[in-house]
Amino acid sequence: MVRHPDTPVSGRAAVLRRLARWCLAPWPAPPVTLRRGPLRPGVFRSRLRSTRMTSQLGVALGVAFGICFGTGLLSHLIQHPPGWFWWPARPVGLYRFTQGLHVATGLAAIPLLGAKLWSVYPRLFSWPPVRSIAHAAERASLGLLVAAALFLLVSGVLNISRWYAPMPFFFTAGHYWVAWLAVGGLLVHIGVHLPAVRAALTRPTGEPRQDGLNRRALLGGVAAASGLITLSTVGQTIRPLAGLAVLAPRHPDVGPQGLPVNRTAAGAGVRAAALDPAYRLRVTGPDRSVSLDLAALDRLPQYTAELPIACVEGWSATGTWTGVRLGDLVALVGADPRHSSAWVESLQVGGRYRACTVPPEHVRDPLTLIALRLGGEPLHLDHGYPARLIAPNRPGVLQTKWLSRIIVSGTP
Ligand SMILES: Nc1nc2c(c(=O)[nH]1)N[C@H]1C(S)=C(S)[C@@H](COP(=O)(O)O)O[C@H]1N2
Ligand SMILES: [Mo]
Repeated sequence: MVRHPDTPVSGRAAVLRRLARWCLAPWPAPPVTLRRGPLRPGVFRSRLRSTRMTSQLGVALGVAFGICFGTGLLSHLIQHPPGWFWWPARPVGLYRFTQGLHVATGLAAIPLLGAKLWSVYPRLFSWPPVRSIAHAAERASLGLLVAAALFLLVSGVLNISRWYAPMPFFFTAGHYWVAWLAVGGLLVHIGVHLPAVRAALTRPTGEPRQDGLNRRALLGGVAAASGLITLSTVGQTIRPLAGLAVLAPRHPDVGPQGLPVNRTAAGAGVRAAALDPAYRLRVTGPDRSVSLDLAALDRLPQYTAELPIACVEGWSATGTWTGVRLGDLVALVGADPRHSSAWVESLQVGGRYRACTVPPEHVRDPLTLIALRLGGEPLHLDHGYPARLIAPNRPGVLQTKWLSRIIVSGTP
């Protein structure tokens, strides 16, 4: 129905219309004497900046942030699964891929964000600073987006460098919640600017080529910087590129038994307990419990599996693990390995990663091992001696080392 402008509208519609008009109403012009420094007209003279370039950078950044957010959310759900969430045990290296992608896209986004902020920062000094309530709200949400994006990239880099001193908060929680702020800000930003971006990307530029550094060269430089960062770090998870990984915090083949170590036995305070000849692995089922020393564990059927440690920090490395199937231990205490989950606990007394739950999909998978050996030798103390969990398609934080206890619960 088309309404004539003079048709009386309902009370609520009239209120909304008044509210919208009030939000969009222009604010009084600020005194001209305030127009100094960067607020002077014509101070930003670089002709490299254009809506088209900002749009191109924005699209690239939007794609990188989208991938980063999706893979990050997935990693969060795997580590803190709500009731509705289900994560399969296969393919073996899926998490290795998604988390490698998370860290790689985050790193590649750094030059993109830098270039994008450079391309728009003169607008920080646009005149008048705010034109209306709606404009003020849009600027505030943009400020939030920029702050959140910078926070995510900086905290992510600090985390993969394992430099926690500048972060007086728990990284995982901070990084996760700020990602939601960024997504909210990003959706508003896209909503506001989509028409302008569309127009800028479809309209032929028709602008004359400039001498020296032109826009294409600048975009090429930004792309090259992203590519270089990716090439010099992605070898931390893609083994054939390991030789190029000069900027990667970890190398997949450096560490005891040819595998990096995330937390050492000394760091976790488990040396004495792990080396104690009285060591026993206790397995508790709904009806029965067993206590196994290393010799008893060795007498059970042994299996070997090639499985990666895929750390949330973006590095990953494959090892050849040998040990007992978790499913066999579950059966040993009289539970059904097809329908049980297991709580796996470390000798480590404190610490966030001292225990984890193994859901039924992983308990029943024949590749899920309580590993006693790595590369044919007994586990190095730092890789979890005497026994550790290693399962397919799981984050490193859920591959508990130095096991002391397994509690099996049947699930209906
Ligand atoms: N008990 C215990 N197990 C743990 C951890 C820990 O801090 N404590 N760290 C985890 C993390 S974050 C990773 S990435 C892997 C690394 O295993 P690795 O040191 O054998 O390479 O161990 C996991 N197992
Ligand atoms: Mo990890």
